Amino acid sequence: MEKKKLNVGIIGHRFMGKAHSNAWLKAPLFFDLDAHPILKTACARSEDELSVFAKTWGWESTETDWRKVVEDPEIDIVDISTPTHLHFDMAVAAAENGKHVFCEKPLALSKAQSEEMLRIAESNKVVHYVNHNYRRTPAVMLAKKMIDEGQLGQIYHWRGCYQQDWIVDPEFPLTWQLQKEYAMAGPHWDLNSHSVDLALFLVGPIQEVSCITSHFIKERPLPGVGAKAFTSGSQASAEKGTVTVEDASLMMVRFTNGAVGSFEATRFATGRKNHNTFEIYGSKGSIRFDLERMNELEYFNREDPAELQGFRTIMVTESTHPYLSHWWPPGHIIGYEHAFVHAVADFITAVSKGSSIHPNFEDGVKIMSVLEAALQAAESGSRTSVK
Ligand code: SOE
Repeated sequence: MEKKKLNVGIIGHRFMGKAHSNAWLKAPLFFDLDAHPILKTACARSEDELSVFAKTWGWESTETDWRKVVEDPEIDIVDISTPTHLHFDMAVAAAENGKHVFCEKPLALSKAQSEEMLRIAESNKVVHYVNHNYRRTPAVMLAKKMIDEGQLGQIYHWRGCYQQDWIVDPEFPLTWQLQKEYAMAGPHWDLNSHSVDLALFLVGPIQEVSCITSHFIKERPLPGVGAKAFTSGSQASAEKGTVTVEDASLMMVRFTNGAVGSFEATRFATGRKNHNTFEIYGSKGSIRFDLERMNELEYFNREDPAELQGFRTIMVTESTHPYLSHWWPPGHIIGYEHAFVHAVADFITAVSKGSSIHPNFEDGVKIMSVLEAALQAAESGSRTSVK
């Protein structure tokens, strides 16, 4: 029997547009899905870049006005792969038009925006998802299984550290990620949103935060054409502009279950490219994950015989490991793009079954709440100077 087709409209054609297009194409090839995604319409402002993007990835048509995509009766799913400040308007309009929404992270610029997005998505009964993709790396899913099965015992510590270095060069231009009106904050929003999602997923709710932030470089050249994240040597103009977000954030939290946590988020960790790591320490054992070694999970089991105790490295590539049965034999590792394929596969399943998927906009509200509280703490928190 022919599978139901789900027509996808994507808004955004750069890094995330590319990663998402790959996932919409690959998911039905590697997962036996109840419905088949069709790459229907690609939307971006620049006609030239858009036509190259659509032809490369096989999007059937193109549109430069995103409202036409969300109002198109042919479209079933809207994929929002745009900068953060556009998420609210696009997700609300898509949900109001009955479209299922696959939205990039961070969900929004504020808790209030994310609450309104959740309210409208729920009232229009659409599937809503925010792409904190790292949850769907198999090693993170294995960590979740181990914790849920009590293999770490009571959790005492979360230690998250998300470090990049693509703006250490003072000549890197003032792209949208460095401007509050488009990004809300710097790595505290862009990177800590990932780490907070993982902490909420693996450890549980957060009840209290404190935070300090730092601004290392206050002025940067205005961006020239084509300036974008990670692209060193991006064209920059002679004129300068003010950086209006933090360059680094150090946050501490108390979880409702009594555990405590620390979060580092920075784009000035020279030498670290996408160093998204976390450690979780419990009464029966501990784990450590490093995205740059994403097929591995380090594990210490306090119940091993004393003479055999030590952190061991689990190769998370067995067919019994989460998602791996869809890919290659043991040891034939997978990469960054696979978590996007897992997210698309699970999203299509949720749409087909009329079920929900996590992290969704409700999870997004929780993440925004923690990040926003931390920024308030950073702005008003009392700190005692060391005499
Ligand atoms: C830039 O910091 C960025 O592209 C983030 O926006 C992504 O969420 C992260 O996965 C990689 O780095």
